[in-house]
Amino acid sequence: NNTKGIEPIPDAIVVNGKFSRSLFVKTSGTTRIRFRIINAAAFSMYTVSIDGLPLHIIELDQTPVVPYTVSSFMINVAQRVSFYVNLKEFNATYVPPDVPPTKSLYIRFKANPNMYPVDISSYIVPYATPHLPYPIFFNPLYLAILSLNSSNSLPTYPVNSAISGSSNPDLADQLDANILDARPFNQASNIVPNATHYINLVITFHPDSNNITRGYFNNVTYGSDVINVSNKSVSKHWITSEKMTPLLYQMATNPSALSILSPIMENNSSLPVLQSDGNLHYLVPYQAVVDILLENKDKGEHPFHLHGHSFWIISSSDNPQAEQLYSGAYIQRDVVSVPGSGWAKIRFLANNPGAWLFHCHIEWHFDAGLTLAFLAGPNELVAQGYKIPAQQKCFSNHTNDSPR
Ligand SMILES: [Cu+2]
Repeated sequence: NNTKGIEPIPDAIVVNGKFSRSLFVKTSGTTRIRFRIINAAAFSMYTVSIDGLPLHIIELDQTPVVPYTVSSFMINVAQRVSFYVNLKEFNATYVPPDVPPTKSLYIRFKANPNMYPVDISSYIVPYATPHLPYPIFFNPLYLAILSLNSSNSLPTYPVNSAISGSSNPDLADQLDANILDARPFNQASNIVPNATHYINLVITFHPDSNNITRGYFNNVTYGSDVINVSNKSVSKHWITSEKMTPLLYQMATNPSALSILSPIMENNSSLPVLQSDGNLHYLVPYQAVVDILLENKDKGEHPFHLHGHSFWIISSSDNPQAEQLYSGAYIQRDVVSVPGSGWAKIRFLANNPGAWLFHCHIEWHFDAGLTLAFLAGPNELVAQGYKIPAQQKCFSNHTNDSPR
């Protein structure tokens, strides 16, 4: 009866196992502190800031970047961002003159309240009871405390005394979740090859024939070959999404008979276009350089993650000028945040033979089928000595082929 695809509403934000206002980060007498932020949430995207301190971003998804200074940045699900702060750069005007000197600062993780499918200001989590410290209302603002001395005291200034960054007019909030204006630190080794192949992926959500909302790439939802039995091919070598039969096993069993066309030129394409079996299994030639244009027809922002590779982010609807501005020196990440009703363009080099998922990392959307698989270099996979692990051979009863 969930025809609109309503995602579960989180009941709390937790950082390092602690609820809001209970996580204390000690400075221990140092002035420069590195923070590694991993967004391990199922659904929520955050804006991160520390009151009165500039954030010097130095790493994005394991790619070192030239220090890039902001007052706050956004981090979508599965993205990683490292930054450092220098306590000597604290802007003392952040603390109002009428409060005692503060011995601590708030570290803020602010979820965007508009991304939830209900009005969270009045939403009560269904199974919560008034039993502290467990929250009943979902509060989109999480506060950790950066302790400037050994005491665990809360900041002396009110939480809403200033909007972070407003007292640092030189610094801007980073509103592009991909942070494309940060530059790769190892510029010399970051050589971006020209694209040899292309694929356009249009992202939508709509109810299927059973009135269950699914996520779609180019009007196909992942797993539909399993869900809809009538779609199942009788072909012996057809790739199946069936969970008991790993894609890697299927590739290694019949590397040259996957029943997927090689890339072909299509109308209006200037490069050969990747082909699929109709069930979101795409064949990728070994060493292909694939440009992917992600067109998001949904109004929500979606974080797409590719297994087995980092990709270059060329540009997005948040930063369309990046393609020209940073030509040949694009930033490498392994999660791209595709803006709501927007687009992103990425490029990957298929130098890692295997079966690699590409999917929205919002868990509910992954589960709803917003997933595809790149079957990259099947013959090279076997030629490079890939052996089917013994524990996967037990799956062979689920295929028509016996393992070699
Ligand atoms: Cu999503």
